[in-house]
Amino acid sequence: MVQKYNVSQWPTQNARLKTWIIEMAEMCQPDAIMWIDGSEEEKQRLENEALTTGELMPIDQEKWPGCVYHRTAANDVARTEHLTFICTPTQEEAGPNNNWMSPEDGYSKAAEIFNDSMKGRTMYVIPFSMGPVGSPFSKIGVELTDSIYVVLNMRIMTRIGERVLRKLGPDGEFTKCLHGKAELDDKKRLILHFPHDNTIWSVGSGYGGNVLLGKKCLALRIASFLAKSEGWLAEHMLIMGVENPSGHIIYIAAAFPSACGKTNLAMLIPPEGLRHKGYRIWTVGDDIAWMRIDSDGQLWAINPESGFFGVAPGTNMQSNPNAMLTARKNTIFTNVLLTPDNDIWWEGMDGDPPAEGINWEGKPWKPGMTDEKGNTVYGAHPNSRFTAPINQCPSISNRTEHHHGVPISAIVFGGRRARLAPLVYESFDWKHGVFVGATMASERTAAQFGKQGEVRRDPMAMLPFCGYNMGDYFQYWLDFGRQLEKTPKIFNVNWFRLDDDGRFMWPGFGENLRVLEWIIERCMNTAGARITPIGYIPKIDEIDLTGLEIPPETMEKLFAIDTNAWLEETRDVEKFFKTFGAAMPEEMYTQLRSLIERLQKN
Ligand code: O2Y
Ligand code: MN
Repeated sequence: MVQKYNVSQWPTQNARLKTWIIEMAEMCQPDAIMWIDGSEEEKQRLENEALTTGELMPIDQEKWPGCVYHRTAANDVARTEHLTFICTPTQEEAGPNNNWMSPEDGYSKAAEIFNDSMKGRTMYVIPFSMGPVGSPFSKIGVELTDSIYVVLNMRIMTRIGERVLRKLGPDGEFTKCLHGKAELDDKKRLILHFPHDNTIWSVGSGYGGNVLLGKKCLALRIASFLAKSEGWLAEHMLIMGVENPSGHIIYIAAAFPSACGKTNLAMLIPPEGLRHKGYRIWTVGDDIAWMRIDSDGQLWAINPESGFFGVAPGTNMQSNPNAMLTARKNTIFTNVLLTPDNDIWWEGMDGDPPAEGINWEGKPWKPGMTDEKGNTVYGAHPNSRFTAPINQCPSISNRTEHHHGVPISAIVFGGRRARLAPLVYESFDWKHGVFVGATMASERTAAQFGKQGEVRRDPMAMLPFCGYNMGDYFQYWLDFGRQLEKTPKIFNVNWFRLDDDGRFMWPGFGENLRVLEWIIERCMNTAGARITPIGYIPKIDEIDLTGLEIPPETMEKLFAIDTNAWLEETRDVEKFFKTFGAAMPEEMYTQLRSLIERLQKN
């Protein structure tokens, strides 16, 4: 084994790393092991190989320089939450928010699938850093994979290669990430996290969050566990800087459930009506924030990623020009439509759809096609993606490589609520803010699978990503707040309130800056507020509506608080809290009772 893989030539002195790779290779039996150095030459070589085998497909290089196309198996197009497990000694530790397996069962079930699964294939060794290499925030991982597509995605999404290995040194700690495609069979697919072993095993998938193990698996599930024991926060949040007219930049971290426009907000372009004031937005990250309390007693954050894994459908020069410009070159497109002239397209892209193409399933496609049941046949899968380097984003912050990150003044939670939540409100204090985050919820849209309008609770947008019991997570957030000397203010926003005819009352997109303006002015103590039972809300004239035609009655409705609807909401929240049993902190029930009292007094 040692000779077969030329172990004496491996570019590391880290004995634990070598032993682990040998152990994994003994199980998976790859024909060869290749170390990824992160060089440009290596990228070209791997890309050419994948283009030859069909793992990647070429697209028009004049229109899309440096870009390639990949299609995944039709049964493998999204994260598979029901096959994702936290493997801790007890189920209690994983909590009701996670699927649980014992570590013994996890390792043995996955090993059955991994056994010999890389025969005839190469195992690539990707040393990667989440966060700038060497930053006190950063964590090193090593992903073993038999997929060139994974290597090329990891190259964009994380910092990889020799410099990471050098930083790891002979005895550095790393997260052990093993990925194998195996048979790409959804009956033999498992995404397993072993927090106590700092280990992730993913088998049977070739898609996104299941296989780019630095992302959801390490940067959220494993990191949330590490963060709790090490005293920091790993959160499912975008990070953005709002530069105000005097040139001061206020940084915000924000959590939203999916389909609430997180990437669009992170790359917002100021609306015409506010541009004269001189606002600018600086994008630090669109998905994940790692946050620590620095010696100044303030919360500082980095984006551990170096790329965007953005959803393609609906992205266009209107909804998110910065995303479109970011993805113009050096981007991997997954499961979009391929046209006969090697162009790409997705639903909601600018311009007319092409006359024909090959869709995400590899089948001929024409606009307006329906299946035998009359359902729309999509050109691009609704979860089709672009993987693009963050440094190509026109609004990129110059702080993304700063080892200390950015200081966070506001934490913003949000959801999609048709009738309940006002456009924006501010919590009374940190504890109330934790309650606001813990009660976050979204209503399903027509585009999502399930019953339209059904309320899905997703506390802090972390329900699928918290690597331990969420009751303990809320307690950790409460304790964390006590250590902050300069505490960020916590807000909630809802861009999605509907009028009686079912139309959005707020225009959203770039106009959301008008709400952010109030938020940052609250952080600087330059804006007033009205006190309500649910928190502070702006006085109507404190939202600058220059250039927008929203009647005052609509603004009133955007901020209306329906006491009965809120009381109804508290009953649902109580039911949800009870699902966490004894792990739910008493403080959360105290907050709930206080809210009920304030509503009843109203
Ligand atoms: O379906 C996937 O594998 C990707 S999910 C994803 C991708 C980028 C950012 N966020 C998410 C998410 O599910 O929150
Ligand atoms: Mn996400």
